[in-house]
Formats: sequence, structure tokens, C-alpha cells
Amino acid sequence: MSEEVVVVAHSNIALVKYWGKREGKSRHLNLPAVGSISMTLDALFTTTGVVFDPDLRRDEFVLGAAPATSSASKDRERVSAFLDLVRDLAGIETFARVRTNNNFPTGAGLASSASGFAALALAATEAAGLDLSQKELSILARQGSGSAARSIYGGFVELFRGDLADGTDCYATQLAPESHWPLALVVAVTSSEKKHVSSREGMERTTDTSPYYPAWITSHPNDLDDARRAIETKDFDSLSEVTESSCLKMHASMMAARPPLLYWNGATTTAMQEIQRLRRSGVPVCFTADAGPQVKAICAADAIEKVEKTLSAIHGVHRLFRCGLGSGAHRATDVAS
Ligand code: 2P0
Repeated sequence: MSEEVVVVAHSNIALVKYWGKREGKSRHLNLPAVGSISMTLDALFTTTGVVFDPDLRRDEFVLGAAPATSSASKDRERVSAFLDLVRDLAGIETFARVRTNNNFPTGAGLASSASGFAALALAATEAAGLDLSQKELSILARQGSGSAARSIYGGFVELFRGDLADGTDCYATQLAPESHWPLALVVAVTSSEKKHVSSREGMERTTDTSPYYPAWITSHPNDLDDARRAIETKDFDSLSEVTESSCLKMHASMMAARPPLLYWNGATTTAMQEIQRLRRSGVPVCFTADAGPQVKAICAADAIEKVEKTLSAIHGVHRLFRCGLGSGAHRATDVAS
């Protein structure tokens, strides 16, 4: 039996969003239709332990201490399919025991698959005796979940769309380390319910039916250029503009799908408007939101108290998480409970 390898990987938040996949024969490679730029977050993370055990007759997967739910076998299948990629790379057939835990609600738009598959990529490859580069790990993690490719790295990260059918040019890289620009992020949780339509299904529906999807794709490279420049020059006003625009453009394309995808609730909209009001009063803050009802406020580190005060006063905001910029996936001592 191999040693159990335990890894921690942090969640990330996209400033320029990924939504939609490249069409064609290489669908199983999970290739995004657009590039994306994100910040890795220190306070939201997954810890995962993997051991390959010759006595196992199938892969075992335990998520947290919660009793098994109806989605447990689906999760195990997805993890097992990912472990098949690792077994292929390592030339082994042994099954694995995977223990994993998120320190935040799963499946509620807080990017659990990003930190989850990044942690699994590093833990499983090391447990299988492989020593992959960060680029190789991001290519592997992407096949579990697109956003996971970005969580391999800390700080500000870009995932390239790439053009090749085999996906070898579709990987992430660090644009700037954590220390470059000490921004903070406050997550306003407006619901802890698991979302009704997964990101994967939502992307497919948007690609297939939204009349705004082509505009989302063609306007994207410009957003990536703007965000790269704003990060490099630490220009908060420009970062705000492109971040809110990319978020609302993604949601506009989803809302125009058939049937429409509306991930927001009343508190989501109120929080977005309150963040814009705060910015008009001179506080460096902007919002983004993923495929869920949570609002994420990105702000200068010294504005965090004002932002938290504003968000906590909103009816329907149940909980706040405060984050700074986080590091890339790395070894840990034990699976946190
Ligand atoms: C992002 N999201 O860039 C975007 C914004 C959600 C909204 O990446 O199908 O779980 O596993 O590649 O990475 C969430 O989608 O999707 C996501 P798959 P993933 O963060």
C-alpha cells in the first residue's frame, strides 16, 4: 500500500469568468471556450488524502463527516473517472481511498470543485509516485473541473483557452504572486442550498440555447487583456469595471438561455447594488458572482471592515467569509475536519 498523501488546495474566484466549453471531438478533455483570470483565496479550502491500496475492489470516496447523500455515488463516479486519468499516467491499476473535506458549503457557488480537483490532482499523482510540474498538474486538474486548473497556483492566475485539440496548450499560469497586490474578498452567503442546475449543465444549456452566447465569446479576449493590465498596474478602477462587466455578461448570457438560468435571489441583487453604492462613496470595492446566489466583494485590504459592515446589514445575507489571497496547492499534514 502507498503512503497516504494529504494536500490542501484553495478555492479561487474568477475576475474574468469561464463559462462554456469548446465543441468538438475532444469534449472529454473539458476544454473551456474562453480563457479566465482568477484570484486564489486563502480562507476557503479543501484538504484531501489519497492512498492507493491493493486490497480495495473499487475506489472509496468520503466527503466530510456527513452521512451519504443521494449525490454520493455520482461524486464517487466523478472522482473515480479522475483517478483513472492518474492511473493511466502512472501505469497502475490499484484502487484508491480518498478522504476529503471542504471548510465551506459544498455545491453552493463557492467553487468546491475548483479546490477539490486541484487537491485531488496533486494528492493522487504524488500518492501514485508521479512528480508532475505545476503546468502538468493544471492540465490534469482541468479535466476534473475547468476552474480547478487555476487552483494549482496562488495569487493571480490565468487559465489559457488554448487552440490544440489535445488540450496541451490549455493550462494555467501565475500572473502575479499573493504579495503583488494585497486585495481582500468578502463572500456574502445568501443561501446554503445546493444549486438546482450544476455549472456543467448550465454551461451546456447556455451554449446550446442562449442568443447572447456568441457575444460572450467574441467580447472575451478584450476582457482578459483589460484584467491582465489592471492586475499588472494595480489599477482598482479598471479591475472593478472588467470584473463586474464579465460577471454580469456571463449571467446575462445564462438568463437568456432556454429554459432560463437565474441563480440569484433578492439579497444577491441588493448586495450588488450596495457594493456599487459603496464604491460611489469612494470605497475601492467591486462585486462578482458565480453560478450561485452568493456575492463576492473584492476590495482593498484596508476597506474590509466597511465592506463587511455594509454586507452584514443586508436582509438575507446569512454569513460572511473573509479571504485574502491564497497560495497554490501544497502538501498538508492531515485532512482537516
Ligand atoms: C469560473 N465557474 O470561471 C466560472 C464562473 C462558475 C461561474 O468555473 O464543468 O465547476 O467542471 O469545468 O469549473 C464553475 O465551473 O465547471 C466555473 P466544469 P466548473 O470560475
